Amino acid sequence: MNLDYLKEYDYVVVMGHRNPDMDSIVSSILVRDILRSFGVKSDFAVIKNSNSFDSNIKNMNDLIDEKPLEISAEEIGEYKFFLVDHNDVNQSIKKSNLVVGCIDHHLSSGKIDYYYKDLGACALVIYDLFKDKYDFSQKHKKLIYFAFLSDTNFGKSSRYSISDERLVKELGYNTNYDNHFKKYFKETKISENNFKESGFKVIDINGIEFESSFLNVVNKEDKKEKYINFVKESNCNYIGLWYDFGEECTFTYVKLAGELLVLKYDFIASRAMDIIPDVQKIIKDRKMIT
Ligand SMILES: [Mn+2]
Repeated sequence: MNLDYLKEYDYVVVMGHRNPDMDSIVSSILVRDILRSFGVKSDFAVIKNSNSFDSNIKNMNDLIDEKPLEISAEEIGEYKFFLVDHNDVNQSIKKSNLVVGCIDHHLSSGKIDYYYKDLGACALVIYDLFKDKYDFSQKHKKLIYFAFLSDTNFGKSSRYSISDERLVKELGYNTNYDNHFKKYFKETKISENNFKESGFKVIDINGIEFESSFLNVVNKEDKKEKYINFVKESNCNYIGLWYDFGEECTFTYVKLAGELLVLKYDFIASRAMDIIPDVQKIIKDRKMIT
């Protein structure tokens, strides 16, 4: 990927999705630094009041020692944006005409053109794309490694692949993640606010809009009913994921046209690569395509 065409812009803002997670923030920092390295003025940013999240990494705030620029919804039109870790403008700036570039590891929303690669974290895609052209620092590499650990749930996600493993080795890290899981994995605190905000995304599946959140828990069976009720009572279509890291399985609660469906996976299932395609199949079978 050649980013030379971006030299025509005075200033480019790099942005991840709403409720940015580790991968969105790290990917933003990487692209900002790459742009700066060839003379494009750039900052990474979040949309004001949309940066609350509950990371699955304990030391996230120690790792990321700088603050993003905050852009209010009213100011969005004043900037050009390079999007990372999402390709659906509804998950951030809403307007596709402001996008000058995008790198992502999620399947296409059909809204903008972007560079896609099927890797466990967007930060790994950026590393793989630019490793021959840009000199990533040790600090960058550590951030990339933690973005990878976060997005693949320490290699436990079904999304984790041999290509990820190869890149982790290239970065100079060990590919046994058990110690990191023990040391850095953070459970999602069970609260109404986290039911709403943890991993929150608005997802468009064949023209049908879903809200979605996920919780990472260890042996919280007694609390599961509360989350199921939250999904049931949602007043829109909903995809709620209950990741149980004790049993290493995924309970998926789908509210679709007022009905609650339960999908169970006996592994840590990827929202992007397992669950959304399965919900898409259900929608197709029911001939609900709009
Ligand atoms: Mn990601």
